[in-house]
Amino acid sequence: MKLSELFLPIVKDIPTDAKIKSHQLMIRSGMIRQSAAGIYSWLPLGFRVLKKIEQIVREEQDFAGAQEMLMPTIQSADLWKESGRYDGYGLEMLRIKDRQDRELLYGPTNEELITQIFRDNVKSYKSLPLILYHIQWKFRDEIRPRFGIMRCREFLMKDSYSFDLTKEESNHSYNKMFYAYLRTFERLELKALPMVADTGPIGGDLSHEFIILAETGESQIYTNKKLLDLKISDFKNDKESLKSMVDTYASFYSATDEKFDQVEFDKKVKKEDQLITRGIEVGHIFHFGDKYSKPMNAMVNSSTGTNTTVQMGSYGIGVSRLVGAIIEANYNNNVMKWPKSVTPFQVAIINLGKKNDEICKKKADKLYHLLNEKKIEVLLDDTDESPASKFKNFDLIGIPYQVIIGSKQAENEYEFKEITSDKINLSLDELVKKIENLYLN
Ligand code: 5CA
Repeated sequence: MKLSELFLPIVKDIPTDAKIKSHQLMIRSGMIRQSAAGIYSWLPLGFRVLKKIEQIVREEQDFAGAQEMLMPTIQSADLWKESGRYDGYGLEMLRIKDRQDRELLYGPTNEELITQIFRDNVKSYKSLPLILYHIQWKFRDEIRPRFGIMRCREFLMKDSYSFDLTKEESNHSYNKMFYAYLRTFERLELKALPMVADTGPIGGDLSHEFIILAETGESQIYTNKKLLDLKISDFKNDKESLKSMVDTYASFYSATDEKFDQVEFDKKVKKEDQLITRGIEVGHIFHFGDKYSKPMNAMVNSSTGTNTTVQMGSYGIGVSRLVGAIIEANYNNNVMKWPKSVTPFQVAIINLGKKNDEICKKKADKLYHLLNEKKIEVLLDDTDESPASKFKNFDLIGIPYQVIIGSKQAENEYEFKEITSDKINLSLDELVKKIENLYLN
């Protein structure tokens, strides 16, 4: 892609209503635009990142054995009356009437709808275990939408739902999702801490939030520094190891303010290991047994022929919120550096040559075509802006690797730079190898 052709409405000044750095960056770099309070359009740069995050989330769900499907954004109110949540959900639910006066709603989550699909189509224990998921827009009429896409009203969520015959199997599904979440956040280069959490309007007896450490986060967290040292590569992907993994995480005291207990904290965590900070909730998983399956009659025939109510859990990831969380974790001193796995473009070619400098243009075009052929996603700056303004723009766009082309270089010499480090000089061959090593291996 050439920068002169990219729809990238960059804003020079920091927007006054954007209080945290991710919101500021997303507006300034033309990733999003607000269309109404807490409702945003995703412009090309932001959309590229969103799609890449979505794809990583999808791959890890598939790896865990979950099956993708797609449910609609609009649901019938009747289902929510059946589960008993219609009245209780309150003003956060956007309620709509169609022309026949039928009550509909814009889905804030999908426990009811998936339970209906399950009960109408699954009759035997032989179809279990089953985990279904979709990645779909949700609407919650938040009382105070803020921080851009971090707490907004319309947002993209991945939500999975597990169905099992017994409590033990259902716990295993929970553990599989726990593991899938840690793998997902690792690929996004985020350190996400699982914390025991309240179940709120979703309900249930077991729940973990996954929290990214960030000063601007909405949740106050109390945890053990040693939890940060746990690595998922320490655990294997089989039933027993997954159980011991969740037990190991649970053995460290870690809680958000809703669950915080000072006496327990002091008893379980040595003073020097106590970590009190703030964080962003990027995922939330719930085990709720028969909370929905019972009132909605989701049952299967067991091996002994008796009708058994299924055990369920639900598992959410804030896909659009993750864009903000990744920015909070990687935007420092006015320079953004995207993780390789989700960067909107993989390499920037910044041509500093003057408009009529044919040598620079040839060099830039040659490299651009070479990398395009290798399916590397390149953004070539072919504009006439000043070098200072080009670098400022690329600090906002945040492509982690830059190739700089200028008139003072030798013919087969290119400057290569990781955005936050010093530059090195490479020949064309060396440069292409370097980029291939970064992305294609
Ligand atoms: N049904 C369950 C699990 S599928 C559920 O809805 N869980 S949730 O309410 O915790 O939401 C899941 C994730 O969506 C959260 O962890 C958060 O990352 C994201 N999320 C929730 N509300 C918002 C919001 N207003 N704006 C942006 N992301 C949000």
